[in-house]
Amino acid sequence: MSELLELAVVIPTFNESKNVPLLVAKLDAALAGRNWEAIFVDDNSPDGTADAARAIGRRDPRVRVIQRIGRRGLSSACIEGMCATAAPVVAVIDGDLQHDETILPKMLDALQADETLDVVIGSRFVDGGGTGDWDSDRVAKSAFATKLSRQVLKADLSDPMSGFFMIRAGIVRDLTPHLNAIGFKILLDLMTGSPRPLKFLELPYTFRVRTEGESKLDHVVAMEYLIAIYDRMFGRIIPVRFAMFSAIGALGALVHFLVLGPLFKEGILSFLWATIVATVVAMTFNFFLNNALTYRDSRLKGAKQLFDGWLTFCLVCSVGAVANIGVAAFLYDAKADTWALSALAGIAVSAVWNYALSSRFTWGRY
Ligand SMILES: Nc1nc2c(ncn2[C@@H]2O[C@H](COP(=O)(O)OP(=O)(O)O)[C@@H](O)[C@H]2O)c(=O)[nH]1
Ligand SMILES: [Mg+2]
Repeated sequence: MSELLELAVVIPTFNESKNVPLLVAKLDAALAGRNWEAIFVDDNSPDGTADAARAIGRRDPRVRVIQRIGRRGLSSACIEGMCATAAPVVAVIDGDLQHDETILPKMLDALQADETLDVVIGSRFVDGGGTGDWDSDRVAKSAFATKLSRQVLKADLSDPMSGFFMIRAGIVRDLTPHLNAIGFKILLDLMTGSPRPLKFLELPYTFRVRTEGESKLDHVVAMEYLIAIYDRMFGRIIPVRFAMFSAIGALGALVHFLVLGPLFKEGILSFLWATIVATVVAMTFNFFLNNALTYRDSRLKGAKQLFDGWLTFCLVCSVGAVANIGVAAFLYDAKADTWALSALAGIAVSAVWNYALSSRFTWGRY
């Protein structure tokens, strides 16, 4: 066996306590004769996954744990794990036994035999691979996600959604500052974040059926995937957060009209009061939507945080509204009839204002 540490296996986990001992036993068997360590990166799972891993680590120092408090996210967990080892090569494997650990030695051999090779990817879609028990719906969704990824990925990968791969640790450390770390697809992030095309090899495996715990792939994860793709395509021109903030702002305008219309038309309130009510409703709607989506990663929680956030958001947006009117009125030229352009300019100025200030004062980002 090599005297030096050869490989770190990074295992992102959320509520996988029952799978932890099974996976360690499988790694131990698969990697017999190799010098390896396993790093569980657990986002403080309520089911005690981190404790389960530590219990093994006390007996077997090859097993380590990073327990993250107050944070969630598969990609960022993988990145942290990959940066927390002295091993020259790192692998990422799911903690739910769905990935086939028996190909790890083959992956390591390939990287050790060819210095020019950067990454070895476990693929379900090359000859000899498979997706196990997936129904046609999940196969279709995965195919769609793969197709989308082609928009940002120049390399011809058969399984860019694979969460099972092995890569040189130095490459990850170099790329980390350029990764967007949103959501699920860390491999895609690494491949598209690299300034030079990474040389890759694909090895087949069959996706196993999950027997313990449950999948965390949900609609939010799907949305984060779309955001990550957008970010790689247009993020430099219009940052993804600003795009989301503006889209939510447009929805807020719709809410404004939906509230204002009936209140005023039915004669319930005067136009001034109907406008004030509609504005407060729209701002509240925007605040909660931005809190849940745009600023998901620094979401405000609890009555006090939410109230303070709501108040600063309303203050910022009120100033934004005044700026909107001011700019539009200033630019409006009656002779040239520039009403639409003036209105657009006003909206643009207030959108940037609202975004910049609420991001700082409401969600505390710098
Ligand atoms: N640290 C961490 N791990 C996660 C998170 N979400 C999922 N995982 C782990 O990532 C792996 C793959 O997730 P899974 O839900 O099985 O995805 P699926 O196989 O695509 O359905 C599993 O080991 C999960 O426990 C997360 O937010 N943080
Ligand atoms: Mg899984």
